[in-house]
Amino acid sequence: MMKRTGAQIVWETLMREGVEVVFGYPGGANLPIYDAMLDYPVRHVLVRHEQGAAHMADGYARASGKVGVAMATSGPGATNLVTGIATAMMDSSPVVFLTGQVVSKFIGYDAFQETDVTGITLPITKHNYLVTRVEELGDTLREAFYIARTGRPGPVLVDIAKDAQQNSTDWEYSDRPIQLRGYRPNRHPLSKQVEQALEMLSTARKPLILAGRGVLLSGAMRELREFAERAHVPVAVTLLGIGSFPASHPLSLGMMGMHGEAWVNQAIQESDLLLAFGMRFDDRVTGNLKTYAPNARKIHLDIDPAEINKNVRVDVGIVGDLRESLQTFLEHLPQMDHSDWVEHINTLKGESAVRDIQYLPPDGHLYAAHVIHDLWRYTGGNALVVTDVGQHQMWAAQYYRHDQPFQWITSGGLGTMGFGLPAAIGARIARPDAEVWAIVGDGGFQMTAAELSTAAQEGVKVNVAIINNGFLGMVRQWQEFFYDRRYAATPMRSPDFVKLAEAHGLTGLRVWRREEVFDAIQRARETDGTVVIDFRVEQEDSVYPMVPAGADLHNMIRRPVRNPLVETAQDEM
Ligand SMILES: Cc1ncc(C[n+]2csc(CCOP(=O)(O)OP(=O)(O)O)c2C)c(N)n1
Repeated sequence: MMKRTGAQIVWETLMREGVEVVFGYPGGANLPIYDAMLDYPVRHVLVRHEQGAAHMADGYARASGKVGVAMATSGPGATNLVTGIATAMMDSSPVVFLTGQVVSKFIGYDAFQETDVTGITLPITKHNYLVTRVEELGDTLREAFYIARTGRPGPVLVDIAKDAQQNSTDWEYSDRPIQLRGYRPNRHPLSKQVEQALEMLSTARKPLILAGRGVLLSGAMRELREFAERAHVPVAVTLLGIGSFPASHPLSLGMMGMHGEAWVNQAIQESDLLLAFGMRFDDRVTGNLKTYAPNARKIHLDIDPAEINKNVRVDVGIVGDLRESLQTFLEHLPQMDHSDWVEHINTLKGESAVRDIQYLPPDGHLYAAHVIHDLWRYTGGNALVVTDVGQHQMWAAQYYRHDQPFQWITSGGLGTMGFGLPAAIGARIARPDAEVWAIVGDGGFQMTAAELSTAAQEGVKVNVAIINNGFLGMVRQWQEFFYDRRYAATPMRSPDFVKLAEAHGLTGLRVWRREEVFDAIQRARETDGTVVIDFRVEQEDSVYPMVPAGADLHNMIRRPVRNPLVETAQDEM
């Protein structure tokens, strides 16, 4: 046994957990941890706001598959993390948050920079801890990492009193397996339920797979593909499930839900069997629950038992690791044929192209769809795309077609504006060889644009595509559709984004016309360091189709057919 301070125990444990980088911001209550950091081989990224640290750690976790780590001091430092913690929670992202807390004897006395951070974050963490005694610190940290990464992943917060960081104790890292009462993740599927599900599938004529982020988190992409091919069942993905099934696969339908493809939502409503894999029937996906997939029996596979029957009543619920569950299925799954159904869905696609801005004759305007489609083509579909939240996010989901997993990072569950830039920085740090594009709106970008300074200081290269429409676009769209075009508080004036980039010592470019898009993308790819491109797009374009909130899934607002179809050929990559 060696005498160690709490601060040393923090770093020793992080090293043993394989942590290479932490994102954070110092202050009085975590200063012992910062001081001890200098003795350990860890990269620290100094952010400009703690929200940035939370999103970077989250982006890092999503891009690497490892646990991300973010640190902040007590009080305002810790509360600045809150949005990022909630974001990680809603999207099941494994992040360990370490916050400093005031000296334990002051807790509860409104000490300087004291807030009850475990109280505040209780509903937005998978689990959280307050550590006041150095003797508890080592085991608590090990548990935090274990809980964050096992079962359904999620954020865990450890609030550490300053004296617990300063005091010493005899300590050694322990390899003992962690046993927690009441926490038993990785449950194996029950064979009886798998049998029942297979029975249902054998009689279904219109089956559909709905693939969510659980496919990616459990690494079940290969199993999903084999399942879909052998059972000959088309696959629709959720916003967070993008990349779980190759977009160019003949059985791939595309995205479902509020801004999903019209034919996908139509197919869901007509289906007689839904196989929901690692998705949670979010309201953005189902629309009106009373009329959701009325003819379909439902089979739900999820690691989290709390998800079964939460939003949608299902006929069979299978709790377990999705990959293991699908493997069990595959042992018994015969080759099937649903050609009639697949062909029927293809006919539903029918007139969609005439409504796609992509195929309309040029009208001299630059549309977001153009920018994103071109980005997809010029990057060969291989970029790691991180988005912010708004219209651009939905256009990115629709027009950047991902064939590979783990190339798509977005705030789905919470819809957090300000997520894009910091998450992209975290993703690039996790995957320094990846070509990272942050697609952001002019509004959300400004929420965390200070992190450009972090990118510059750290020498992190991300390409930032601002889809600049001069509005808080998605809200403007709701005002257009549902509030009689009364644009309250949505027109937004922005600073000169090119100069803003330059003020940070970075490169800024501006694009007004479609002919300039390729050059700008090319220049960004060839330029060292972060590049910001200000794409000035059509101001009042809307995302179609749209299922109004709470409406029936088949009642979509479609893009009006404005122009005759001039060109239907798909662009070659
Ligand atoms: C932190 C936060 N505040 C408010 C919202 C509500 N909201 C959703 S989309 C949106 C507009 C986003 O505008 P912009 O970033 O310019 O992107 P665009 O929709 O124009 O692509 C707003 C305000 C949100 N999602 N997150």
